[in-house]
Amino acid sequence: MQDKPKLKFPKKFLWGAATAAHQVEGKTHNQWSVWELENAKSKAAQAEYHYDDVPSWSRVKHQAKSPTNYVSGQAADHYHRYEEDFDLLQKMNMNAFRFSVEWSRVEPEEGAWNVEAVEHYRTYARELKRRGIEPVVTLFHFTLPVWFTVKGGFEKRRNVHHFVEFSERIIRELGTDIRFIITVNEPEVYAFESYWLGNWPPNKTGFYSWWRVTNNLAYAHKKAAAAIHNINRRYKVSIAKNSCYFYPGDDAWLSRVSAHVMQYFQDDYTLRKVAKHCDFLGVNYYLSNRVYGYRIHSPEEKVSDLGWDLAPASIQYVLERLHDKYHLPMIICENGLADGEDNERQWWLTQTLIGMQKAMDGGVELQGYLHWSLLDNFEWDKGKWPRFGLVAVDYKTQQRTLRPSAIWFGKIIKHLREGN
Ligand code: IFM
Repeated sequence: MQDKPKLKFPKKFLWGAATAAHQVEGKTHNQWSVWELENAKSKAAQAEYHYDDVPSWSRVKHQAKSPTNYVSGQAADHYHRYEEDFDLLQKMNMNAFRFSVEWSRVEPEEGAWNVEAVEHYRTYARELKRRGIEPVVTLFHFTLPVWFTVKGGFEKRRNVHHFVEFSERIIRELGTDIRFIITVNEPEVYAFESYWLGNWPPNKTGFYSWWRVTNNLAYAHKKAAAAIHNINRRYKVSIAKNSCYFYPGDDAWLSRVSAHVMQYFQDDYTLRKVAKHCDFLGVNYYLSNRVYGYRIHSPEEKVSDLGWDLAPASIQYVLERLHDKYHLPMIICENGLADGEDNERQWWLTQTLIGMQKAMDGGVELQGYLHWSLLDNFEWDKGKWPRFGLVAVDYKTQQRTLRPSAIWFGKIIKHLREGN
């Protein structure tokens, strides 16, 4: 490998994995679960049209053409099996874990607080702490109580106070077992998929809806962060920003300008509004995009099961750019790939660690790395066939198996933690 730096991470570095409630817990009732039941059949019928060109198609087509793939249902039953899953974190020598609190469980009807659900999350966070695992909690990871979406969800600014009240209340309940908080996961992805492309509920496709949701999510972060800091200034609050790296494929003026504009809308439109209200920056990195003229045409030397171009080393440029612009410490809150056969995950992780180290050597303050994902999970409109887990889940038996790359990564983490 060319130009390989010596890996040396800070003593308190957070090494872990990430999940989100709806994708792993099972049996949730929110705007997504309702939408899944209405759309599963048509999703299954369209699967071949959408995915027959991905390299994994022959392997996944049976699952992808089945309507049950598009219903989260029991998912990985993490709600009941979380202790078993925490054992797996420990097997991989991890000291951090990102999860989300499912608002629709905690407040299933407006103003009605579900005491059992709250107790569940308190026990859950306490159990992580007991094991020496730092919890990183997300408050909005794409799912919402149905009553909130009936009111218009984040399209209406007057609804934001409901989210702020939920945030404040659940953080008070979780108390001092929590320190790191992500208010909103990937605001731009949620707004784009749900209100521009219309792929996700509520399937809207208007500029104004997209624009309002994007701005209201930034506002929601600001308000929630203020409410949380008001409880205690020790809380470290951020959004999780999905950041691509856009770069021109040639020297043409149009390619350079387009890459710049795309990067601005990917990162800066939202970050310019929220960065001042963040204690650190949560960064999710999956993709780089090469731009020719005004089109993206990535090299596709290696692609994931979803057909995403794999450029793990470019995480270095993402981190450096965000550091230069926003001067905040960063935690990688998601990073990974759909790789059911586990062919590329170890290579991906190796390249990522090198990219992180180079960024740190260049002055980036990086505090943690949380791999997406701990478990195979429900990948939104694509359902259960994409396999992002360090841990493979057999959805029929709920059996968990550490993939070979996970066993390898666990050894690397041990080595890196002992090296300090
Ligand atoms: O599964 C998602 C996650 O919910 C948000 N970030 C990207 C992941 C992979 O697509």
